[in-house]
Amino acid sequence: MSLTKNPNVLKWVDEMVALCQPEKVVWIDGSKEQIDALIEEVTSLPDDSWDKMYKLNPEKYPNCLYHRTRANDVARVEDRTFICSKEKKGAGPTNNWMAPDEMKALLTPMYNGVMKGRTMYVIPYSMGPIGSPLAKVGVEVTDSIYVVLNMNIMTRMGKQAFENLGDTSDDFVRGLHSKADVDPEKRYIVQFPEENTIWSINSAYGGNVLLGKKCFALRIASFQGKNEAWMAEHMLILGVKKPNGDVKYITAAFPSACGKTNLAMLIPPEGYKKDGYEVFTVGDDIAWMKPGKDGRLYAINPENGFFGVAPGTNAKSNYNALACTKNGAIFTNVALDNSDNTVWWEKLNENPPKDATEWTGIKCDGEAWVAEGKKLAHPNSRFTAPAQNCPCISPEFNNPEGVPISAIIFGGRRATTAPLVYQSFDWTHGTYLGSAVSSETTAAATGAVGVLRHDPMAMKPFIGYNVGDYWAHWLEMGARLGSKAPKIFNVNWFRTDEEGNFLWPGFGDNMRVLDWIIKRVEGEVDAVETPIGFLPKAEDINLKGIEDEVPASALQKLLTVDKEEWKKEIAEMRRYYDEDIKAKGGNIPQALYDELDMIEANLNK
Ligand code: GTP
Ligand code: SPV
Ligand code: MN
Repeated sequence: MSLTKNPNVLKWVDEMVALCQPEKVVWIDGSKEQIDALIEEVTSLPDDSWDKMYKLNPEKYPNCLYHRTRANDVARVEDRTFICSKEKKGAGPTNNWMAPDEMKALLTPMYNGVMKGRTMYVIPYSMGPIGSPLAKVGVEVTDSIYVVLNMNIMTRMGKQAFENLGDTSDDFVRGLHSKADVDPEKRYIVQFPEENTIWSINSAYGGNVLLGKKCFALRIASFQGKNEAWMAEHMLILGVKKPNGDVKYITAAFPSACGKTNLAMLIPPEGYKKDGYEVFTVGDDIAWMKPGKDGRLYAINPENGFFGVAPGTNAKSNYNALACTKNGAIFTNVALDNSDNTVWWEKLNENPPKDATEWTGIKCDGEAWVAEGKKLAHPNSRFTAPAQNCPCISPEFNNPEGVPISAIIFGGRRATTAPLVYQSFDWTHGTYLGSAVSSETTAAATGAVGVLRHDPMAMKPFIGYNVGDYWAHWLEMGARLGSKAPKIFNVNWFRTDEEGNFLWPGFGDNMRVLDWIIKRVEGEVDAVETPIGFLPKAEDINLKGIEDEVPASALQKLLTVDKEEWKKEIAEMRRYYDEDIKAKGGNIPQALYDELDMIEANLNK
């Protein structure tokens, strides 16, 4: 039975049913009975079924499920992701493009009858708290129970979303997904921004199929934000509560698998805890931001859960994330400890399970496997966990108005050049800093790992339109916010010494950098003006308790701006703007070229 009278929804679902020809259509109302029945169904499937999920040890991991995707389907596929705007120029130089009609002609035969003999699930969901002025509704049709169960964690799913949409509105994002074929050459992740439509086929990996996440909340939403004067960004949102009770909210954009979840949930070092500092998580991956009535920029997290990188997560590195996974979570492509039917991944602890199943399904001696230098969990294995499980979830998590943002941080994985932290001269320079983010690639997308690439605003794979227009939109938002705009910073936790060891301990100790950022926002501390921005004075980074780990010489390296390195950096940025963006159809705002000229002149002084 359909859950809405909205004719726009009904008409579109009818079209999708006619195209995919499922035997049965199930509307997902989000009730516990319905979810429980789907869990029973999906865990009863035969082992070789593509949707198969397993229940984990109910004492240690109550209500938790385990799943493996195909070995060729474990990450986002940027080379098979398309922005199908009407004009090629609309997609711009950072996206693959095909004309909408051409793409539909290519994909329609693949969807034709693809669900014959099987069930189509119709998932209504809200991105953002139900009723929030910043929230938006989506409907995803899929043939995957795994998708339904993940969407149940990651979004506000079920009939409440239709109630929010109302009986007449046409303002919802249409998402079509089928995991029909395992052939990676037939995999397509396609956004039609002008039609609020997403078509995803032949993948079952999170970022490709949980269509509310990257496809909607970043690619489609960034385009909507451009047209409606708001911003959709690949950013965590956190609150730092100071000893006086005041909470400062900060967003941070780091590329995939570069530390957003970790920063969002950080536990302050002992000294800070003793002084009364606390950190609260609002979001770990996506921020939707809009000027509020008081003229400040407000952010909501459109998601309702975390789809986090498992490897590296442990009680020391991220206690809060680990706690999130202890009830009602889904684990994908991690390893199993068969002795007690629990999960394991690299660095969860130092004891790989003896009786293990590694992430592709091979039963093995986990100790021997690891001793051979092989990984038990895929490097991009993930947990899906309800936000409400998070011990440090913000009391404002469901606030429909969002939280006011004081600072925006950009960052990337840079072994060299980029200092630990610096502040932009102003919003325009901050926008330049965002455009200049580059980072070593990670396992979050298919392709080589560890290669330095440009990833503007950590949004390269997610900007749903022309990157030049996206930068112009950033400048316009800054002009609109004026003196109330958040201050913009850049950080780098990943600078290494000659032996390749990280110079900065990172994780909880990143609080020390947040501390400086907040002091800058509040005008409590001076800074050193350098050619690239304002850097901390060494004495203003609090190293109490880590003096041995970070000796003065290391801090000095972390806060160095090497002019020769930076001249190369600027030359590369000019090449990037000219050759990769402008020559390929991106209109770079003159204000950004002016920033480049300004920094270059500073360096040549
Ligand atoms: P997506 O979910 O892909 O968008 O990634 P994310 O930005 O949320 O990344 P996440 O926080 O999951 O971090 C991924 C990797 O970065 C893990 O291997 C972490 O151990 C590592 N990492 C996170 N924070 C730090 C840090 O401060 N220092 C160092 N050295 N590594 C870090
Ligand atoms: C990312 O790759 O940035 C993620 C994971 O957050 S996914 O949802 O797969 O895109
Ligand atoms: Mn992400």
